[in-house]
Amino acid sequence: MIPVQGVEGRTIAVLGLGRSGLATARALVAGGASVVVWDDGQEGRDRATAEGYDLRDLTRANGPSAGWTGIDMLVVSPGIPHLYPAPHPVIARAMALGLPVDNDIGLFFRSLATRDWEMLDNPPRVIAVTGSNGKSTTTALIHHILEVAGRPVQMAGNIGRGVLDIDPPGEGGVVVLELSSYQTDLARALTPDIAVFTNLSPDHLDRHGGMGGYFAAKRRLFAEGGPDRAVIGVDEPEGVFLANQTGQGPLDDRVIRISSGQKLDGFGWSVFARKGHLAEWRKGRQMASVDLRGVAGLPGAHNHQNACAAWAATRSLGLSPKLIEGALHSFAGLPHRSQMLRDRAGVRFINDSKATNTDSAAKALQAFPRIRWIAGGLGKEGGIAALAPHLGSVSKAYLIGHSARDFAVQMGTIPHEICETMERAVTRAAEEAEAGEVVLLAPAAASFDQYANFEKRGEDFARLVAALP
Ligand code: UMA
Repeated sequence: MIPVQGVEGRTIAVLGLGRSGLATARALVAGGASVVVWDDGQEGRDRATAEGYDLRDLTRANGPSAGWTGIDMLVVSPGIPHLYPAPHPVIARAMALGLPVDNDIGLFFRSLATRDWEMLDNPPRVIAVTGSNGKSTTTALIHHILEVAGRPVQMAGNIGRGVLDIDPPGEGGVVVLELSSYQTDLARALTPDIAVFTNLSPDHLDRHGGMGGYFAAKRRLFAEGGPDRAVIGVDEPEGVFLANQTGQGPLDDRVIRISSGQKLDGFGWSVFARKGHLAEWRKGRQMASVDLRGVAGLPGAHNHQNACAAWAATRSLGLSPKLIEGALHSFAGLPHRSQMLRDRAGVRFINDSKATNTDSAAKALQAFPRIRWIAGGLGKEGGIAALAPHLGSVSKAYLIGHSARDFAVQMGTIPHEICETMERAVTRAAEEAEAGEVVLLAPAAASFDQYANFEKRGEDFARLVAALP
């Protein structure tokens, strides 16, 4: 755990008691603070009571400061809105009282460095990864490459572990953080050594008051801290703008531009993937080239972009191209993200349950040439209309869940079958698939009509695939 610095003798309120909230409460106590906690849900309150925290219902406080007496700061969990669509009433009250509102990310950055770092030859470094898609894979890939390199490395953040939960890093240590827009929007300190922006497409717009607010939240990672090195995906106008704003000119190699598809050979430093090959260029010279087509854990152009981002971040730390190339090959991929489950008589089964929207489903559909596609669930606005240009590789679709019939209408002349359940879809796809084809779960829909979350949906798919004779 990272004890929070600068809170000794202070009283801090913590709102939200999930993964990040509880880790925060522990780290605040370790830093010498008194902590009062609140969660709108009974389960969260029960978790806190079990750990002996002082519950205070800050939502019931009347008058300008009742219930808030003595509280110096409010720390909130990322899932709780602080501005849009409307501030949570507890956050609104804290702001009205003029109290600092922060999150675990802000506390982390202000608490990481300690006095004994002065004694280290190679002090710890933080790599922070943000972007709309590919954050988790890029984060896990950077972590994997550094592990292969023998560096002491820890991974936390949006990927599932509260940032204050990690051990204090020591000599040569690296911390790799996945940061969501929820997290970067509110943090009062954001000072990674290396910041990575993978790409941008609409997501979480209700929490950011639209696309501009969403991009502004992600940009803070580059604007606030001034990282030593900025790895920026330039396949969207926002990335081009960010790279332009961050660097002093095209040859400034503190910015590493990355792309999936564009040749970027006119910059100080760039890494790009084209036609399945990754290339690294520095000041007009090619430094490395890698064939990504045989890298099983990273199929498709979207994963090649993740490989470019991880390549750039780890090259910034001085790792050699040869070592990184070897590590790309041993990367197993993340569960539910283009995860290869089984090769059954030449038919590969791929779990991309995380593809909950058309944007990420499009990327999965472009990764394979002949697909038996399992899709459906709780469809989003517009259904799968946006996928029309990407359905050329689909031999047949097996549609499940609430949106199966709506999706069927939008499939047009492409063969499809309404299966309703995952079990039937897996059985039918396995019966009909021919060697060389891929059975791909990439639902383009949320899971909540049939499952608790996308992980449970992916696990069900994996279980059914494993059970096939
Ligand atoms: N709560 C309230 N009031 C509210 C809303 C929530 O009290 O109005 C309480 C809930 O009852 C619950 C707690 O807050 O007890 C949950 O807080 P949370 O939703 O912030 O979740 P955590 O468990 O703390 O997990 C958070 C991230 N969750 C979100 O951003 C929604 C996790 O990212 C992250 O892994 C974890 O911190 C550790 O850093 C998950 C996520 O869904 C994977 N992220 C979004 C995404 O990837 O799209 C951004």
